[in-house]
Amino acid sequence: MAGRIVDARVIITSPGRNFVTLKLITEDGVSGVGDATLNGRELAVASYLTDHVVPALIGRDSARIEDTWQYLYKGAYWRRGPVTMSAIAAVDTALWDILGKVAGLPVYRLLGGRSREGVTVYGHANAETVGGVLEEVARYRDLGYRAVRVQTSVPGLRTTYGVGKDRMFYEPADAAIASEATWSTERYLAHTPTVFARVREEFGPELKLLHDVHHRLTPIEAGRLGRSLEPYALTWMEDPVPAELQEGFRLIRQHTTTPIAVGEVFNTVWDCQQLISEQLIDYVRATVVHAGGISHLRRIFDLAALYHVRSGSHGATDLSPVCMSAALHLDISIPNFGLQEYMRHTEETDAVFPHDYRFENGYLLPSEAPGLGVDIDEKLAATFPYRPASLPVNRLEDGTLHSW
Ligand code: KDG
Ligand code: MG
Repeated sequence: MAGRIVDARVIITSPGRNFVTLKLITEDGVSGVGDATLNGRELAVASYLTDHVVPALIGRDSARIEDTWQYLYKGAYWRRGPVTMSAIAAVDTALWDILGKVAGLPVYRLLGGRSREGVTVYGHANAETVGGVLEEVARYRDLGYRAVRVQTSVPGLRTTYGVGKDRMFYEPADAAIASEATWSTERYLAHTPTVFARVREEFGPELKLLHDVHHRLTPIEAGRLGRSLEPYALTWMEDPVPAELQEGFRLIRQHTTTPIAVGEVFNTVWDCQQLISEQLIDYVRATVVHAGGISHLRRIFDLAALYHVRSGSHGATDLSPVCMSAALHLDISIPNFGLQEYMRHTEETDAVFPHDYRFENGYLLPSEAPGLGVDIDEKLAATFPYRPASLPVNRLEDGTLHSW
């Protein structure tokens, strides 16, 4: 018996960066955790949970995962949106964790078991210069990574989003109030193919290479970038344009065979229904915390499987080890897994969220413990108070507000 939910705690902590975590406890003393972190808007989700969701959870049967999901989604009246869907995700993830513990099985066994031996992950090679990024790619290759995302600064620009100061832990939320950077599409389009020419020359054809455009182009510019990168056979070009206009991807598709990955900001299947069913993308990057939890993300991946679209879940440092643990259970079990992003967390974060997924030979391996195999050390978490931090915005060189 899983039992009724008797306690629900919303824990905010900042071991290097902010995280919001929901912990549910049942009458039988079984606990489950769910990630609720929404980078730069953490307190909105914390309030949504504390003020609106927690009172409705107390007394509910923890085994009714689907029914609780539907109750929170339909019962809010205001469907979708990142705040709502992150809050629902936290509840859903925690309930799967509880179910696994009660069943005595790791969650992936409840999802149908293994479909592969390990979850192929990609790391982030980023540096100011081409020479610097070659060293970073070599570092990841030597660590055993089979796939690497490559980002460099754009010559002539003071800062470039996606190129962090730290090498293994990249943190884009850099100021309490969103900072402003400058962007030049012309400089970027001229520079990026020269970077990949050097990387391919140095590392040969086998290493999977990826690049994140961070939503900064128009469809026709993205078509041009994709075409100019074709000789370097990228695994994907990510977020080439903002994705609110799903039909806009038709134009990109008409101009390039470079595969496209989109979806780290998606929160429901409706955000990618057209992208998937028209086969306008190759990888969908939605993840557990922002897309309604394990239950809803599995629906997105099932739709994607019908249209040759594979998973490529977001896994930056703002997704906590709780989210990563949950993602790995899904990744190992679904038929259409593609790649999983893996940016390592800092030691402080790992200490606050004890977990036993592990990196081996380019793969992450999910926990074999009952449930998700991750927890939160609440005492330690309390020693890291919340600090406001926002993601930056970009302006074009003439001052026009641009996308990221
Ligand atoms: O919170 C936003 C970051 O996670 C995001 O900018 C990182 O684009 C990103 C990525 O692909 O990891
Ligand atoms: Mg991205």
